[in-house]
Amino acid sequence: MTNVLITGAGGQIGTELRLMLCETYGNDHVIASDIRKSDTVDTLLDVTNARDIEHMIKENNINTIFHMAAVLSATGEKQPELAWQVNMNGLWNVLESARKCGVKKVFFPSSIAVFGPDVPRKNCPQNVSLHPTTLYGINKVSGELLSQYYYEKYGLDVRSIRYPGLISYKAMPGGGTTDYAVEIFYEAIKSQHYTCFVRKDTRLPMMYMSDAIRATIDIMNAERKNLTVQGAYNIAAMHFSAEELVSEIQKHIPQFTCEYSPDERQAYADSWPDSVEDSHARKDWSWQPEYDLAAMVSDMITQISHKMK
Ligand code: AKB
Repeated sequence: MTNVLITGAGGQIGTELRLMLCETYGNDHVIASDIRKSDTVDTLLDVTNARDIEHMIKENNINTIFHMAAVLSATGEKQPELAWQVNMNGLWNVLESARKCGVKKVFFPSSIAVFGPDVPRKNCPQNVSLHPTTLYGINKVSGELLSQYYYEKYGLDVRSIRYPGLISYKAMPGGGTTDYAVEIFYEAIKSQHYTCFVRKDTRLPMMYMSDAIRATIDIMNAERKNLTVQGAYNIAAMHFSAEELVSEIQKHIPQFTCEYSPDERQAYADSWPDSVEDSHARKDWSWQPEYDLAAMVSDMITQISHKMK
């Protein structure tokens, strides 16, 4: 019997992950926790409180944890102490509670933010030196290493993916650099105009949420012996510049216009690669994306237009 705990279940990924996990294991076997109450959250849990995590695991016989609670890149630069507390102490608490309580598997979300400006911009390889310049990126590199340490020292089966920017319509992202790629759809549909906080030539790796959820489930279901990457897997689906995203949206909403007013988030975006290489994920656990730019834009416009009616 799989009994799952999700932390950060009210967030952009957690919201959709919960739906998929409930479908797979049944509502009674999934505890969706977050620091804030919302429709997608069953119970309050602050990941900076180790005792509460342990209690939650024991009370519900949890054997699998998806630890999605995190402070993203832009908020992390504004509130570094909070980022450290949630991203580092939160992960420590989850791994330590999991180890003590005999949890079988933990998922830790890493990010393209682990890369710094010194990596190849195009098709950034799996194995490169990691010198991130954002605190969030530093947290994610440390998180990858800590997860690996728990696996090697204690045999705790921690699995991880380096998510690209994620695009979705069920829940809004919050506090990230790649948020423009979601906000733009709401403004395109509502007011046919968007002021984008990165330059038009800013190109980043991106992915539609349904692909990201499938990747998360697939890596957790993979045979451990097939996982050759210690740490977190690169996964890729699409990459585009802000200007290319605008052009694709204009195919559906011709009157849509966009102006560019870069703010401090431009520097975070500039420190990340344009695209990543994901052959390890494709080979080890058959990773394959379904959505490209055109399919993602078309679905986002359909879904958000429907939601806004
Ligand atoms: C962010 O922009 O901070 C996140 C990420 C790339 O991990 N979406």
